[in-house]
Amino acid sequence: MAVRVLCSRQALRLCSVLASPSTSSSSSSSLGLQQSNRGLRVGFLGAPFNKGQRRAGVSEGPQAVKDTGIITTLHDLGVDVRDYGDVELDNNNNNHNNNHSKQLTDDVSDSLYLGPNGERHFQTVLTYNQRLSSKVGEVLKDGRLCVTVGGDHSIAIGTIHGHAHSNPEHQVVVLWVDAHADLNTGTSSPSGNMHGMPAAFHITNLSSRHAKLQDGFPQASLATTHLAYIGLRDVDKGERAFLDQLGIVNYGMREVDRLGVREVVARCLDHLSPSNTRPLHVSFDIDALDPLEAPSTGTPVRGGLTMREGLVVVEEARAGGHMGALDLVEVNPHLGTPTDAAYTAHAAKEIIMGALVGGDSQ
Ligand SMILES: [Mn+2]
Repeated sequence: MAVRVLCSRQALRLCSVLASPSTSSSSSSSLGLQQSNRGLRVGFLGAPFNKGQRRAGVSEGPQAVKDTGIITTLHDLGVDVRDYGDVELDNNNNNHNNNHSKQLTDDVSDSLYLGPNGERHFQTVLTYNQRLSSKVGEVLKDGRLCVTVGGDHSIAIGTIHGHAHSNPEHQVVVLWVDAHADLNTGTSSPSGNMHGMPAAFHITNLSSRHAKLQDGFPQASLATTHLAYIGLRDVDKGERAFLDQLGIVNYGMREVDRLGVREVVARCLDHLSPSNTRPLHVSFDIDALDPLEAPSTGTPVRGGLTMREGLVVVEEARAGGHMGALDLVEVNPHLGTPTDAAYTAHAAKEIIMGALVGGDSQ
């Protein structure tokens, strides 16, 4: 059995060497990679937003990831990459919180900022995400794969909204890679932190349970079959009930161990897009990785994906050929030592690189 596995792996490797001259020798690899990535157009967005949770520092995630030199690295690999800068909270247009914006801090507990179901910073989170959604739409309209670096995971309210609504004729589907399901509503959430709610905002079956902005933002776009999870290992009771009742496909770490990550991601992609035609949105929370790989994050849970497993997820998602947008969230350089922070930012870089250019650059 082991011999057969080895043989088939060797055959695969041989095929990939034959198919891609860039991997055949180190001397020609740089030029070959540049050529193979030519035509890939990427837009980089920073989302330095932290009001979806209570720990300071996650708003510095985008800068920490940029400080790894990722944009230059992508450029050197032949990728046409444009930095669209950060999407900031616009206090001038932030009507509800305009008078109070100076008072907003990470530990604010004033009920003034709660949504109708106890969502913390409800208005701020949704107003920010509405801006982010249109910015994501701009990047996609420019014909670029949109990479958004957070910030906390509440920014996926805006990124998925922007992606789904700029592709109304095609059904955008979402692969959610995370230790947590982020599927709470305001009512089911134990904490009221909105970074634990973004997935639920997009599920049409849960839409009526959510309060929204006055103009109806965010409009849900996902049927329950258009979302799949990998990496779960810390799921709230209410979230587990939603997953079970709605039949949302989810592979926790136990399934990753049992089936292998390659099989898990293949099943997810096949479920989301059986004929592999739908635009794919990958929302990757760095806490999907084990804290040994990515220690500087707000809600670490031990027993997570290895770096290699995380890379397989994004490399396989890329190989499908329809990834339109990627989120990389919850890098918090204030947590842990400076070495931890740098290590985590580099883990984020590796995941983004794996999603954009695949394993050849590693
Ligand atoms: Mn998350």
